[in-house]
Amino acid sequence: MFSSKERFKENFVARLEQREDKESLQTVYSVLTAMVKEWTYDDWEQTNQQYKEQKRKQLYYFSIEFLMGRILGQNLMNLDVHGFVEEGLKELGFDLHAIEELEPEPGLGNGGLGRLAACFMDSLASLQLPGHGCGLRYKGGLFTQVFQDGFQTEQPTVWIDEKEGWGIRREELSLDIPFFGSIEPGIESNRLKPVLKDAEWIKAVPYDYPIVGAAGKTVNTLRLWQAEVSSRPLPKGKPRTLYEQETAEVTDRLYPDASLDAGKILRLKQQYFLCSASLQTIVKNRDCPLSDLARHVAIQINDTHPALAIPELMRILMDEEGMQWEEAWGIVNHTISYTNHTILEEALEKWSSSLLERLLPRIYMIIQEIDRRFKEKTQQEPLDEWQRKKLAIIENGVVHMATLAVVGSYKVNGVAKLHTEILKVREMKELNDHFPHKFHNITNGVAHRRWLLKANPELSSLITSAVGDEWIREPIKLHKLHRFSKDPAFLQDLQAVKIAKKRQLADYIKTHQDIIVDPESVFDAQIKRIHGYKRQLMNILHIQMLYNRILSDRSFRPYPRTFIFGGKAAPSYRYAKEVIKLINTVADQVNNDPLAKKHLHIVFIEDYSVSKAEKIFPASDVSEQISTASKEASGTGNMKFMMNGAITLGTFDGANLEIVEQVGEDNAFIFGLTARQVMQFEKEQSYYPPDIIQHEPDLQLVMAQLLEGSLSDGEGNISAIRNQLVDCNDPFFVLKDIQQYGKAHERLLSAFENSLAWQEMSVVNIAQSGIFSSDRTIQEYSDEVWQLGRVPSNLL
Ligand code: OX2
Repeated sequence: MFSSKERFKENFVARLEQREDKESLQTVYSVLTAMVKEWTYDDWEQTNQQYKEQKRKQLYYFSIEFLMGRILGQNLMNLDVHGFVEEGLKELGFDLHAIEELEPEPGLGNGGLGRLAACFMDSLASLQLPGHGCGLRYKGGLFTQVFQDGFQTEQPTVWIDEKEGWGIRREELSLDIPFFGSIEPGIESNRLKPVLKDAEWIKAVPYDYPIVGAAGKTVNTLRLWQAEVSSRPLPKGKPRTLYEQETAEVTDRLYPDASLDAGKILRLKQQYFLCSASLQTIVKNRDCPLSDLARHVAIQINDTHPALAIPELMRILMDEEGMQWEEAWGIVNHTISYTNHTILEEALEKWSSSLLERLLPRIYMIIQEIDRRFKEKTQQEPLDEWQRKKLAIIENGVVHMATLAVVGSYKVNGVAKLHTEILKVREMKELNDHFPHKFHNITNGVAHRRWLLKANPELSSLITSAVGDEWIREPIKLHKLHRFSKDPAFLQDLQAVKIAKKRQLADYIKTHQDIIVDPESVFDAQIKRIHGYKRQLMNILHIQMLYNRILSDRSFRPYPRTFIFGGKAAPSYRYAKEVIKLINTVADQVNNDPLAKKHLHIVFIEDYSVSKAEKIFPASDVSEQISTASKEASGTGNMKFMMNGAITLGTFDGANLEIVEQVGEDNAFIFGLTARQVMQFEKEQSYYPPDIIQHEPDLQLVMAQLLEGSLSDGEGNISAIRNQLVDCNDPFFVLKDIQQYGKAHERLLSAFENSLAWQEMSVVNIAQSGIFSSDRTIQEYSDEVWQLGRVPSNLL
């Protein structure tokens, strides 16, 4: 590693000279990546060595998704060389930005859950904590979204680049994982040992990725497993070609929606493959007696997707290591902890007992035994039938993974205060009553290094010039910005930064989507997965109402706004796909209407991804967080917007509440039903949308336009939207909240017109955002759950 721009340039030029195609940006990318890898790998080895010698407790974060985003730029940043590498390259005639864009983006996640895992990796390494990721090396990341006639179409994305990629194949650490077969009793060293016969084995090959901490020296590991054909014999009657095809499928692609239980055998295979390969490796490589495992290893399961870790660790401890049930259970129950990310019924994983039993016979036996013992324990408790049902792991031929996860973990956390409260008093009330000390809250956070420092260098330098650079290591120090909230010069500079970021985004939109937007207009963004509860529908219907009013009311000439959407719909989720088409249709109409386009523009950024998010957050004035209260567990986009000075327009849902707690209601625009009200309506089934529409002519008009088809250019079928709004009585309360939403928009718009006051709100948001750094989140996990010790980099 070098310490100056000049040394870097020398080294870089020398390497470039040896390449053939010196002029091409691709070659520059390749040379730069190779250099960064070398610097990283030295520290990586040292970190591993240090962990081994010091026998520190290690954390393993099990997640079916890691939405890392591009790695090169982030590593340069964390190695603290981004500045001079950028300058050095510039002097040599290369643009680092353009080089970074050449990196194929690993999209190994769907949304918040996967991105959270990535932020956690960054914070663990940056806080110099021994924590590693365990996941899957899907060949295809999340699909590429392409609009055709305004409809979403999906194309496969391959992100793996064997030559330049960051991963190292660790062939020597491969192991075989069994599926199917049957269990027969056996005897080994005088003890009973269940034997699996006629199984089908799949080889798990680890690829290790370095996770560079901001301090530069700590480099942790993200281990992603790839499925390959095993050399073991196939069970009788299994055709080889079929086996090869099924094996390739296991890590072929990411499931395109974490919240819809696709109920497929493949998903279950992926889950077990991840858990078994990771756990076998952890147990084998431990540096302590098995009985001490819980003191040396912590395993966090990211939602229930890796919940099979519980029976799998039991299997390893009992069947392979010869432990008795009680001792094994004690270890599992002090090693594994679980994070719940949702209360949406359809996202709570359930597997059919028969499927589990067929695919994983021994694991199913263990789950049955866990269930039997737990039922025995709760038998004495005075519970009614409903309560007993809520405590059952296996019930009516169905395995409830969340219940298994709670019973098998020593700590269970929700991801925002409101969400945890709902878990405790409603969704998991019975479990919480039984295990009163298990449940607790740890509010999510985001890596401020990626979402502020890296995504918004302009704002970062402004902050640093005002309050120094301590905030980079200690984001809570952003507090110091309060001193500038009334300083006109600072507020003007802040506004100038925002305009600069808006221009950059406007250029991007012009180049990629051929739409011209006005950087002086309000940039109002809703970027997240498309889902009923996130209510993109309410947003677009409100825009249509504004459009109608512009056409019908000559005195209504509102301040210009650019509405930005971004997000993908699960390919099988009809409703969400109809919403995408609807947004694109309204966008076409509005953007091409000579009168309306002076006031409104709508842009749907195609193929939303981490790298696109990095362009949108810094350029937004308004952060749309409008989910039906009680449905969004936390949200993390809300925090990224806040850090970049955008003002929240949202409901009292998820972490929005905590954002408002930080900034005060004067510095956010909050509207709509509360979680309590929503739950009350749901309980009483007393919400009836026609009652509302009846009294609101503008809503009546927009509903008529929607239902009669004039909003959908004749082609866009809206039967799923109709079904929700009309037949299902609007389960996400779109029509109930839309008028209050409109009022909140009005308040917001008049606030925007006083630009200094707006910038003041913006400063308050940035100043209060430090608490939403994932460094704080990880420190809480470490203190309350994992008990990790810091390994200072000066030791490395
Ligand atoms: C998401 C939640 O929907 C979101 O509210 C939360 O911020 C994020 O996880 C990180 O905690 N799949 N995605 C989520 O939950 C599930 C299940």
